[in-house]
Order: sequence, then structure tokens, then C-alpha cells
Amino acid sequence: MRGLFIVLEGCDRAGKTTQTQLLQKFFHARDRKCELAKFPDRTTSLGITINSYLQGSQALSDQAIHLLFSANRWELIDSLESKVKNGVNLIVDRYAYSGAAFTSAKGLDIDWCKSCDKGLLKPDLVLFLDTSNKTMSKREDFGAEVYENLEFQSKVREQFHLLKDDSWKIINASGTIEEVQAEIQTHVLTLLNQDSYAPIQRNLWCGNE
Ligand code: NYM
Repeated sequence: MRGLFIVLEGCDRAGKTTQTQLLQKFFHARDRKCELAKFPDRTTSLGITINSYLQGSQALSDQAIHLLFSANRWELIDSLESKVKNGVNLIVDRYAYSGAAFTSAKGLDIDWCKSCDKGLLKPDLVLFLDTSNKTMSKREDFGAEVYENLEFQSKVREQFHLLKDDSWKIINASGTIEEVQAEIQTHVLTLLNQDSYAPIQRNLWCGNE
């Protein structure tokens, strides 16, 4: 049986990294193979350029950085797909939804933003960690990178909500770490309890979404 492809999305400092780590423990406790991935992956040569942009040391046009974020997904998708097909449950911290939400929040056309990621692997489940601005601003390190200001983040949140489709579950991320994880696990268990899964497909944004 193939693995599940689960994505966690949200604004900056929504708690995605902590929650992905806890979710991996949940899989391991059930003797299921589980690996974590993260976008942007800052370790590749494209990722190093993205990192310089995010830290403010390299200027790039809005279109150019958007294409780099997308290319960073395309350069890694074969390896992610083969893991899922080989039975590894994959939990991915940010994906194409972040790409479209962050760039369209700058005023670029959302359909253009989505088009670069069209045909990527479609997740089985997208867990959107929804936080109020008040909660976000209290989180550690808020304000350290490009994009990390409340006004921009609230635009990003609005754009995220435009991207919801049938694979999405909205998680109230303002609760405690344990409460948020419990809500996440409920959705994951529903999938884990299925006897079989439809084949994973490279059809993200190829339908009517
Ligand atoms: N980001 C992330 C984008 O603008 N586009 C993308 O496609 C992705 C994957 O990068 N502010 C933004 C969101 C974050 C920043 O993410 C880095 P993280 O999760 O803090 O490493």
C-alpha cells in the first residue's frame, strides 16, 4: 500500500513545524513509515538563493522569486513521489498553496501564481493551521524574515482561504500544542482507517479548483 501525502499549511509562525514533528511521532507509534519534508527546501542550490531572498540579502522581482519557489518543488517532486509510492507516509511543511497565497498577497494574479505548480502531486490531505493575527504576533521570532509582518500576513490568510478545496481541513491553531495535534490526528486517522487509497496523481490544480 502506498503512503499518504499530507501537507500542513498556514501563515508564518502558525506552529506547522512543531505539529509536523508530533504527527511524525504519531505515525511511528503505529509502526508506520513516515518522513518529513519542507518547502522551501533551503539545501538545494535554488533553495540557497531563496534563503538569501527571505533573509533580505538578495533582491529578486516578485515573479522571479515565485518561479524559484515553484522550481524548488519541481526539482524535488520525483523523489517525494517515489517515497509515497514505496509506502512512506510523507508530511510536508508548506507546499504550492503557500506559493500561491504569499505571491498573490503581493497583488499578483492568483491564477498566474497557481499555473506554475499545476500538475504537481495532489496531496491526500491539506491541514490548514488557521491563526488569528493576535496569536501570530505573540509567537517566537515573528518579524525575522521578509513577509513577517501582521498586515501582510492577514492578506496571506485571506488568499489561503481562496485556495481551499475538497482535500482541505481547517484547523483552529490558536489552541494549545496538544489541542491542535489532537484535531490533526482525528483527520489523519480517518484516512489511515481506509482499506485502500486511490493512486496518487500529478493533478494539482488540473481540475476546476
Ligand atoms: N513561501 C514559502 C513563499 O512565499 N512561497 C512558497 O512557495 C513557499 C513554500 O517562504 N514566509 C514563504 C513563506 C514563509 C517563507 O517559509 C519561508 P518557512 O516555512 O518559514 O521556512
